[in-house]
Amino acid sequence: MVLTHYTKNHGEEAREGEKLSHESQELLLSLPKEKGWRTPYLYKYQGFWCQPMEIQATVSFQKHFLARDTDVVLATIPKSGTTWLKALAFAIVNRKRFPISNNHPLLSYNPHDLVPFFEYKLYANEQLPDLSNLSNLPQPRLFGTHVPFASLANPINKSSSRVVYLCRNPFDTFVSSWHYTNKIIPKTQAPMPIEDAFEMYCKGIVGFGPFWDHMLGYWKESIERPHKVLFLKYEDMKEDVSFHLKKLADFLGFPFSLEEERAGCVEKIAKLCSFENLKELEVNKAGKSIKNFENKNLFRKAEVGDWVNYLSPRMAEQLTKVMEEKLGDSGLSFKVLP
Ligand code: PAP
Repeated sequence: MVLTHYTKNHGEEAREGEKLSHESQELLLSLPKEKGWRTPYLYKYQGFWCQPMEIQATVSFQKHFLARDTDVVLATIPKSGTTWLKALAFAIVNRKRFPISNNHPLLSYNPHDLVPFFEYKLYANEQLPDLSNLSNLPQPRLFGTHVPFASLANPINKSSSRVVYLCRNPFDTFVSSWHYTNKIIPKTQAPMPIEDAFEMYCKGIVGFGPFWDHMLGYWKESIERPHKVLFLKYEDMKEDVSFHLKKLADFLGFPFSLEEERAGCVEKIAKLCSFENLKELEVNKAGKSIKNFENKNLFRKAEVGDWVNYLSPRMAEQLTKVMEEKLGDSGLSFKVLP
């Protein structure tokens, strides 16, 4: 009886022709739930708030993914610079195969096409991904994910694969998430008021949140095992992209040679992957790379401190308190203004 009622609700949730398996439906019945930002509910799976399809995909990934020592996982909480990190990592590790030129794949493909997400692409459907395909990906294989470290750990820790985490200050991440949500919700749905979204965010109820647990999971791991997890901050990268590009290349095992540096290779990659360049490309103006979502919504302002245009002083104070309380003496702090 309960399951029938539940399944009916979930018919509405499983959008874009996606289906939840019976097993996933059973799992969801056992999980705490809260009203979602754009789906009826978010469910708490392994400590994190996710949409039903994301949980199904994460379970599948955890069961089936076989990591290789050379794999690289690019991890973020949504709206922290995922698209940028994917572009940079792709350009760095493939620069011998794809020198920076007018034919570079990043000029005709969105970074999400070149670096697939575990949960939105490879394990997004009930069927397993074509494993022969997965094993044929060029080395090192690059993957993207929003899954928190603890939930990633089992497959990933079985190998010497590396993880790069890009973190962004919660003020701008919140504003970016709120804008994005209102861009992609169906036209028939009323826009989400910023006050409602903000209250949920401060309670930790946001995709893959609470944001503090997501950040701290990777932060702690990066301190304990710096060879395994590289922790980067969006604001630092905006300030000095070349420095962080070199740091990323070193960590990934693809350091720039002196000749490359002299030839301006670092700056060329930075320019290729810049917001200004990617935003203007046809594929990023008109394409759809993740499910049915338009690429153009991934490129808004890319500024540090844009939150001041949206959050009232009271909201800023509230979020500051949440951060102080939750991040505590972890050592993780952010630049929130340019
Ligand atoms: P995702 O997690 O859904 O893939 P993600 O790429 O992390 O999205 O976030 C989009 C944000 O990154 C947008 O921020 P904004 O809303 O504050 O503007 C987007 O503008 C920004 N962004 C996209 N590409 C780049 C880039 N090449 N450099 C810097 N920021 C970028």
